[in-house]
Amino acid sequence: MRALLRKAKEKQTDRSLPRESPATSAEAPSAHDEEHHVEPICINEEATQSAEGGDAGVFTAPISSIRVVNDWIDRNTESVLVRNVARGEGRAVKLTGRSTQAYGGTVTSDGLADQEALPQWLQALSDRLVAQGVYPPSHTPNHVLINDYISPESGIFPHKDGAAYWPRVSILSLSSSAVMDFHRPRSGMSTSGECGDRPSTETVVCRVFLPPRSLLIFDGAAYTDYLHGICAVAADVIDESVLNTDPHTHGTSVARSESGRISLTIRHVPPATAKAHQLDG
Ligand SMILES: O=C(O)CCC(=O)C(=O)O
Repeated sequence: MRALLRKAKEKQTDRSLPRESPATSAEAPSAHDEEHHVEPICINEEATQSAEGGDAGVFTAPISSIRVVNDWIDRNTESVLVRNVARGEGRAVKLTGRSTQAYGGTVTSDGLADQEALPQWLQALSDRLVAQGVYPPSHTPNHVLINDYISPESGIFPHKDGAAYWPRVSILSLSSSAVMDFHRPRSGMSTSGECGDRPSTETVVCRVFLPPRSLLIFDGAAYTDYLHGICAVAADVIDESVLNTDPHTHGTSVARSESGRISLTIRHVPPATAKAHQLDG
């Protein structure tokens, strides 16, 4: 993970993400109606540079494979992304406390089926993650799951993302902060997909604070051995179990935004045929 940080610092030269408005974009219109109206995004390189300026944000205990980059995007980009998510409402699937939008194709146990190109505003995030060395070009993120939480009191039960994905995940937080809990599995707890089990503080091994505009990256044991989830609470209590917080904030709580948080979970899913081929080999 530290190597990733070093590489991210080295890769700060490409400032050429598209800035043009949809009206002047040279790109051909996409097949999806909502993409005719989405705004291209530009990631704030200066914010990224300062966020990548040191090893702060890489946690070595108790799980070493978790990292949070604060201010990975700027406020303007956040607003554009939030508007683009709102425009995708037509494809949203309603779940308890949140709705989801999936881009890139259908994730099956064999890998990615019905693959579709990411819209430009999500492809720009994927490209940036590759340019920063978070993903190798061979595993460029090709799938984005958007979780649009209805209210501050909405969360997601502890779960593992599962074997269909390449085992590194990046989660961009928009509009609100939240604390993500990493749980050790216990018997009876489902370990994939939606979990019907109540989150239990007994199983939490560590927590991370996710401010709006931050990027969470995890892989390794955090991906394969632990579950991650977000409690359905209006305010997150900060204490020493929250890895990326200063001791002087312990004992305080941070209210989530009334409008609810949006997260973009950005991953690489091997195509179904390639995965079947890999398993054969
Ligand atoms: O909203 C989040 O940050 C969690 C998203 C998540 O765990 C997932 O998409 O699998």
